[in-house]
Amino acid sequence: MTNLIENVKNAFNAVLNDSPNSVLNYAPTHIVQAPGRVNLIGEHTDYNDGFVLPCAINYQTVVAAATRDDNIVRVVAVDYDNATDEFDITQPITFQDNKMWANYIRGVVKCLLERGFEFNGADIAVTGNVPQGAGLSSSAALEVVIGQTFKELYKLNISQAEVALNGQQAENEFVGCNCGIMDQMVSAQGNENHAMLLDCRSLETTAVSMPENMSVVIINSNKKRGLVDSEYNTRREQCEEAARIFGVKALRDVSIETFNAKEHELDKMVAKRARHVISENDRTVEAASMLAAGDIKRIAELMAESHASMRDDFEITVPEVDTLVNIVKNVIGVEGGVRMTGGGFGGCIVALVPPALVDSVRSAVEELYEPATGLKESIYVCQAKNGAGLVSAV
Ligand code: GAF
Repeated sequence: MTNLIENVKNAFNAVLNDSPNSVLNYAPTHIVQAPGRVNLIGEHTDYNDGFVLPCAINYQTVVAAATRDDNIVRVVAVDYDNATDEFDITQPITFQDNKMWANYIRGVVKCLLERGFEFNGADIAVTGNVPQGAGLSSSAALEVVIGQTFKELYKLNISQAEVALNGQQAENEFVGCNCGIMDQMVSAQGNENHAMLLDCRSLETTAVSMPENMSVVIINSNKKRGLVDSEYNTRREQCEEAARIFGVKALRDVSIETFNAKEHELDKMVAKRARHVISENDRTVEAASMLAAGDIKRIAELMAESHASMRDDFEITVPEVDTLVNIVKNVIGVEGGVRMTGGGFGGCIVALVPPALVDSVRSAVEELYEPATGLKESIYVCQAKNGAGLVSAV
């Protein structure tokens, strides 16, 4: 993270130093971070009021910031060639068609104001190393880090859960993606060396210790994710239709027994979508206790079932991702688990791998994936890290 902090401090000084309250060496008063995440199991369950088991990872979005007393928010985005944005919080905050990155920031500020939080302007420089568009929640990390920044700058009385909810609201209502709450919650509240079992209905979280003898390996298929928003929203609608047919608020309220008894009455497609969500909820709750107990063999089975369910019932995997999963599975056998992670239609797989097998996984993927798919993978060996927070303040 040291490099990220240096870069963001330099950009703050270089680009924002014409501030009315600037001094010769205009420096930020606060450094704030929020991490990306990887989901170990529990996919497309969050918007069905179900359970998820993600962890925050050691790839972060970092902000350098200082307050302003003129109601202006100015932003410099280091990763977009130091592109800037500026808006007045006392005026209507509008969507920027030609500057998508800025909308995550504008949306978060607008939602904080709508929730009644009172604050003045800010100068903000932002950078990060969460891979973008890979399904590791770079958007949620940006939403959360901005909420966290205003919390720290203005000592707002806002809980970490509300920072997360505010970020989700910005994404749903301002950016226009109908995502669930998983990504923002774990980015806001993750715990070092722990995964987070999240009940997406009550927002109750349980920290689940990660086994020390396992590495978290994330492999990006680099298959460009297509139709993500439209397919995501279609899946949501299909799940809501299934819940209506069962006469419940959300699929979380349907047991696998009830589903099996009624399956023949359902449209085939709706039945497949519902079976994924209902069985995935059960797998996620079981995986949390198996993780705590260190029962890797059972976790391996649950992750394999989860992947098959996403491939065959929810139909959100693509051949490149299935290929990666098979390559890794052939190396780790039952000594570790592997599945697609995230929203689907491309993106990443996650594997829990004994450290002694990490090099073999790497070699197998490097040797076999590109010849099979024409794409070059990216591999990240990660640790579970803390959620968003203040890094330093002066
Ligand atoms: C995306 C969404 F943003 C999450 O809310 C979740 O639904 C996930 O896809 C699928 O599990 O990351």
